[in-house]
Amino acid sequence: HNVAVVGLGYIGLPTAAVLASAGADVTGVDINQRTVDFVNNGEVPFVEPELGTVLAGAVSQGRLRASLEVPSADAYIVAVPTPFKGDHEPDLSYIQAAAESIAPTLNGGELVILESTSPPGATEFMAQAILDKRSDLTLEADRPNTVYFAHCPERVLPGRIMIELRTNDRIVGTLNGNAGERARDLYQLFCDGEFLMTDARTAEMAKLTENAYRDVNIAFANELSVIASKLNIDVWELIELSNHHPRVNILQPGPGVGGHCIAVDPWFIVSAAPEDARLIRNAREVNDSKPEFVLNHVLPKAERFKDPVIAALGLAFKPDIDDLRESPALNIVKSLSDRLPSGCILAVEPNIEELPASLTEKGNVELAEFEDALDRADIILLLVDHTEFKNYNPRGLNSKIVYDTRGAWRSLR
Ligand code: SAJ
Repeated sequence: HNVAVVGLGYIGLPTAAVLASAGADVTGVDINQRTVDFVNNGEVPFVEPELGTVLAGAVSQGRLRASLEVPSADAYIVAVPTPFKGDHEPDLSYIQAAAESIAPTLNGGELVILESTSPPGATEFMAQAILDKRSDLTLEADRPNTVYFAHCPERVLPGRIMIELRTNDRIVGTLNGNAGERARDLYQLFCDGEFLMTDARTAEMAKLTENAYRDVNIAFANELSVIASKLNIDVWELIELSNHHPRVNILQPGPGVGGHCIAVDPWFIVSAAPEDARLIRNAREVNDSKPEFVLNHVLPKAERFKDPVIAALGLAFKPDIDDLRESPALNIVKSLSDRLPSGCILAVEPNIEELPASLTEKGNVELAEFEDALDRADIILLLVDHTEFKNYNPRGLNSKIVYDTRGAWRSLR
């Protein structure tokens, strides 16, 4: 197997690495020179457990390399971002650009797999973008000039990517010919999960459905936390009690929902069926309103101090990763920085080495060490339940105002 993986982000790079370590000859393609250099040196440009070892092994054995250019290959895996733009409309420009960079390298007979989480119809859109550039190619099966397209959405959990790539079941959606079977054969090199075969459109929607399901369930927990706070009830105890029922399994509330998946994908369903996706839209809005709820709790407390010092524990979108994308913790710290008239914020994020640019504008945010921040702060705001924070015994913090948005210290206090 000679494979080109287009897009070396959180999904493309691990996929390229496991494919190469399973014996395929893999070229990873990225528009970012820094990423290309990192990979060619056998290094990973972000934090993901286990990826470093697999990647270094594949590069040193000569099975994996990175490039700015798309090479000719038998199979292409497209794993580029699919963000939204404007009023939550899907932005397919990265898929378009990937398709245009793949088009000139095709001869007929190749397999092109879209792996990015995508709105319904995106695989067809990608195929059309290629055919627009190459009118000599066709989707009609079994011709010498046929190009085969499939959608094989990733479903791995950041932080557990290397395990889940190998063990999760995979949905494979065929756009034309035997594209699905060919995609399955390729993924079977490294994936021991079950392969679930369908058409491309259903596969696209299935992936969105999974993330919308989780979003709706987290929204339920977040809405409960707002209600419980009004009614003076401990939401963590409330959920724990309710979850003893054999058919109730409520998720955990927090400061909001982040990441590049759950905070984004449900909008693709809303945009495809705006009149009908009422619950899904509402859940998004409930989760998106949670950071403001946290701010409305913290800001009045800060007003009690002349120059309040706030320790903000965590910036990542969830525990034990360095990913700040769509992070509610980051948004909360940014808003605190904008709205605090005086004082400062000590941001504690053990997984990063410097503050993101958005937090350096006002000069009132400092990247601090955990215990130092606890010592200096008047107010402690726990935003991410990183292991280091969870393992800390907060009993000594009694003289401070502590707001634990994750319930991480609940059982210890
Ligand atoms: N969160 C809560 N309460 C919870 C669970 C999560 O507030 O009880 C928050 C997290 O703190 C985080 C956000 O939700 O901010 C999302 O975290 P997550 O761990 O639920 O999911 P992601 O975004 O890391 O990964 C999801 C996964 N999808 C599902 O579990 C249905 C993963 O399997 C997908 O591959 C991934 O999206 C993706 O790429 O689409």
